[in-house]
Amino acid sequence: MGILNSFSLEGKVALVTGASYGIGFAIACGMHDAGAKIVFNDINQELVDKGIAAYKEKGIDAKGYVCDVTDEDAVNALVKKISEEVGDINILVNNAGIIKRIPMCEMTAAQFRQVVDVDLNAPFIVSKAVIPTMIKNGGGKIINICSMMSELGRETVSAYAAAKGGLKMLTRNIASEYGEFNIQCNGIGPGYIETPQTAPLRERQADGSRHPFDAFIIAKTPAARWGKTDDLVGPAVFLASEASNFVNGHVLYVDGGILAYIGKQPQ
Ligand code: NAP
Ligand code: GCO
Repeated sequence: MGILNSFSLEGKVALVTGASYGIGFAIACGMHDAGAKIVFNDINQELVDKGIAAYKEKGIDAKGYVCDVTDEDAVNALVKKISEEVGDINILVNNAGIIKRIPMCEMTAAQFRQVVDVDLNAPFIVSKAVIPTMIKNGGGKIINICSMMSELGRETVSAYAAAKGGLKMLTRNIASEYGEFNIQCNGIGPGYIETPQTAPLRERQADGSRHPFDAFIIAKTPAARWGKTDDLVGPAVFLASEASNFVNGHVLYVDGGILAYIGKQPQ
């Protein structure tokens, strides 16, 4: 196989969760360009319709379903339906996620559990639903969307950091447990990416200046900019393709260098 062909996703079915916009949408579009059939889900019909229209605008005939990824019965039914209507899932991207920015001592246990439920329990539920068929079909690819918070902490994101740190370890465990069945499970750790999730951190101040967090991120990132969703596409296609067949249990940080950098010295 030629080297470029090893990146092809021709004939593969890819399920990207929570992919009607943002990072999941960009990854799904990239996987379509590489040849995959795209299936996505989202939490309600309005988002799914919005997603289908956005894919259509790009010339992509994506199949969208309503499914809450924290609901195990609904996820099992979704995976069965996709097999019947599109084909067995070869590539799973666990992208759906939520964040709550609340100081830890003000956060309720219910709020903490809700974040862990979507960001950690759901990737377990969806992975568990696809792995048996991947084994039957001789292999598969699972990509978990991790975070800077899989490695770092910061004020107000205790639940998110706990969940994304756990997701890194779930990634390693799936690789450990199912690697012998030719399943590669890897993570992508996006840096700070321009999406609605991070919009509150980038809001302009009343005087037009940058939000302090925005300025902080630019200073913390050697690339000196926020990431774009398209920055994640190449890494995602690589991890979904045969080019990465011996890469397993790894988290690929796509962060413009944040994790490599100690930060600017004070002037
Ligand atoms: P996002 O706002 O985090 O949302 C992703 C999608 O998941 C949304 O459509 C969301 O619906 C959906 N979703 C939430 N709960 C769900 C559930 N229970 N079942 C099904 N779908 C559900 O978008 P994003 O910023 O593109 O983030 C995508 C992923 O990347 C997330 O896992 C996030 O944590 C991670 N990430 C983001 C950044 C960043 O800088 N943006 C950096 C690192 C990692 P709603 O719109 O209704 O919530
Ligand atoms: C935050 C952000 C982050 C990012 C991302 C970083 O409040 O610090 O929302 O958590 O979204 O996950 O990789």
